[in-house]
Amino acid sequence: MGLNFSEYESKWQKKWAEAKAFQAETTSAKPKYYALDMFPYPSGSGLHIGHMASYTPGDIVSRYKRVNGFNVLHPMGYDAFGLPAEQYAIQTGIHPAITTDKAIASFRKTLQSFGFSFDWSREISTCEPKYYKWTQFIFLKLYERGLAYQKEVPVNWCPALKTVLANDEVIDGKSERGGHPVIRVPMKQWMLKITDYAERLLNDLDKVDWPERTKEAQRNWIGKSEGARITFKIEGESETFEVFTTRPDTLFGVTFMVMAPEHPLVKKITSQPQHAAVEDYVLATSRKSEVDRKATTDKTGVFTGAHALHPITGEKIEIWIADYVLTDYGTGAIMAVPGHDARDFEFAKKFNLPVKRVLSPAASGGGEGGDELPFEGEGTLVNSDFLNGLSKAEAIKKMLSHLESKKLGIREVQYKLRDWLFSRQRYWGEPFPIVNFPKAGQLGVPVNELPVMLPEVADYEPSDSGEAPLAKIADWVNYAGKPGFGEGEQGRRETDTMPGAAGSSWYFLRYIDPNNDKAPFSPDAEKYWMPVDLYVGGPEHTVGHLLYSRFWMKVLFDVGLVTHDEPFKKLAHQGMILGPDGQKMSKSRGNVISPEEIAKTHGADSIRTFISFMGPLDTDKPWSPTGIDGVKRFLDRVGRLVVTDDGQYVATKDALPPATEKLLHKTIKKVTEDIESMSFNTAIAAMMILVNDLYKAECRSELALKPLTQILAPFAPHLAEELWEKLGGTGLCSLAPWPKYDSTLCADDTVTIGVQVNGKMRGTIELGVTASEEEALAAAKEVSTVAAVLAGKNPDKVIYKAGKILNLIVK
Ligand code: ANZ
Repeated sequence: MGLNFSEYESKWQKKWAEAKAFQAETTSAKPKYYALDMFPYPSGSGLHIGHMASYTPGDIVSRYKRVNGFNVLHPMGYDAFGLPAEQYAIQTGIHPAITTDKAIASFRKTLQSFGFSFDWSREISTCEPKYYKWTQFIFLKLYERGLAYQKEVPVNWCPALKTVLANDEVIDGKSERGGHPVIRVPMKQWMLKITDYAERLLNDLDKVDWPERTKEAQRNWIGKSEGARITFKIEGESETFEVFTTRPDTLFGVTFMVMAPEHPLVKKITSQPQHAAVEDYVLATSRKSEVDRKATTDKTGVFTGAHALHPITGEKIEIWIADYVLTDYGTGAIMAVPGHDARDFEFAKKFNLPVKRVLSPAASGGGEGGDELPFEGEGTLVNSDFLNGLSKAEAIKKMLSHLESKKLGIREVQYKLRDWLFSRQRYWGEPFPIVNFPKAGQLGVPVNELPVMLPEVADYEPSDSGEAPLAKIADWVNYAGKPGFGEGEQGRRETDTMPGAAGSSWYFLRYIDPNNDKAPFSPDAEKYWMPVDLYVGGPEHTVGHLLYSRFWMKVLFDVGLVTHDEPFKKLAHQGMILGPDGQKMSKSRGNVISPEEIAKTHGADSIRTFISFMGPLDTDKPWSPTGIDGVKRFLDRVGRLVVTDDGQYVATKDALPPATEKLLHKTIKKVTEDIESMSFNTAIAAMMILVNDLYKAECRSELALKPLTQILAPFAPHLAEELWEKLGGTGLCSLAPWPKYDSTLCADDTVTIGVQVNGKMRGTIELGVTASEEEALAAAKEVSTVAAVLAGKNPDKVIYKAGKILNLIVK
């Protein structure tokens, strides 16, 4: 019998496990390489093909690094707290721990059947007490530093899920999980002060090797704006109010003021006749989500009847309220400059408010549509007293100095980033290690009492009022104080739980020392293993998990628990695998490809190799049934170079034909470089060319087949092991040193270069790398498309760069 993947795939999985082939060495003289995949949420619906697409790249690199002399850490675990298991518990009464365990067991089995070279001895799950003990420990570090606090805030409340959601969990006004409507209501919540780290989170993006679009998305989310906070007096009132503006240069163009409807002064300053209208508007706004407020194009608002006084001219300016001014950005109030701000302009048009020009397009290089207002381009100040004639940048500077010297305002930096909403009124999450005492106040639980165990409950259903299920368990909630910790008092535990992103914000630090019961991880392990060298996962985590993890890492750095302040040195995103119809896979479309099903007919190696072959790593690619057939045929062809279908060993010890030897070395070089640059599809294409050549040259020599097997191993590790064994390779192929290539054999003898006539590309010629100008010209004349343009004439000028280009000029 020939090779049978359903036999050899499980055979090699067993051998790898027995040999502990992929366990990272705890102490090692080798350089380290930490390859991390975003760990999955263990849902009941199993692993899908997208998971495979996500885990294959990191596995290829891990396998490659391992045989290139690195001590590789390639771990896997489970992001196991969260809503779906809990929703299921509410429906069925089955404890989330039970469904989670079951899902984990199924995930593990599937992952193992794909031959991923994970170090299974380091597996973690965020819902286990021995893990979340340290999540609570890290929370206490944040709490001690004043980075965790409680506050009454307008939150995204999802009535269907009966919980609050973080901004990144709300998409277009709906919950990310389940698509339920989300409204804004004020509630007391735990918050983490990620805003304290805004500047560092922004600046340190320059230190990491991440896709530029991901860095840019984080920069925009952090949203730094430099400007001024300017104070305005209110006519007839003792109180003043402040605005945040990035354009102090336009101060002379202010024609009205706008406060957010929630602004604390609104009630106070509203005049009697405007009372009812203002009240109605405030109520209507409270029903809108932040997303809706930002999205509406039609401007609405109401005049308060009050007036502000211009800080320089003393002019009276109407104060309006409008929902396009957000309460939690800047000061929640703005100076409106309709001449130079589009939103203010729309508002002024709608309510017939004056529009004033204070900037003209610069005399030179103007033309930015400056004749019409609003004009948002660069220009020269006009109608602006002491700023007249200055450029925008000069005017900003001058106005800032003026405001500061007259104590009318100060320079200020604002960030769009909000503090991280860190509590959920749900059951299936980490309990907060916090007790509230009537006299001793709020205290963090002593470390020796960690973990604060998540208790059993009979009823997982949260209440409509937003009270968490844990609040119903009296003997858990009540806490008898002890010496030094609320002595003689009856305290109450916090009953909210942490959000899903708590456990995932530091899990990469637990893998490095997963069984430590004295500390979250040892300092030595951190020094050695961190940062993660390669992190692979979807781009959808850009402003959630990837930002939160960076924040926690920086806090731990400040606490002195880690020596690196960025967790992920290099980040790569894999594209999505779409259905054969080119649409996103979904159950409702019926276009879902099950990895287990395909593995039964094609083997895990075919799936891994096909996923890598479909196209560049980061692009979305449609699944193709004929494509995977083709890849399977390729792997079968590789196998038959060694063993025939009836089981005959047919490899030889023959010397390699010179041309084949050259191609072999070129292929090793290409695959090596392509894995380094994560260009897996081209690596596979190169191996296909080599295999075709071997068949054509009727070459079955072990001299070619052994290295071919090795360079194929990161992609199709089971087949590679099987062939390696047959070819008499030493030890496991997965651990055999990567083949070296001879650069002299890789040099190209001929190159293909372009031929241009008068700067226009007309064709290509293939010639020796050292060919002379005469040879190149002669070859070019043979190309019909070039000959047609030359029309028998000799070129007036020839520019020839050997190996690069031939450029012909004809008059
Ligand atoms: C006057 C002005 C004139 C403005 C002008 C812009 C252009 P970024 O860059 O996003 O930070 N603003 C301030 N607080 C706001 C709030 N709570 N809700 C809505 N808008 C607010 O934008 C800063 C600008 O957004 C500020 O500068 C302010 O309008 C507005 F020609 O002030 B500007």
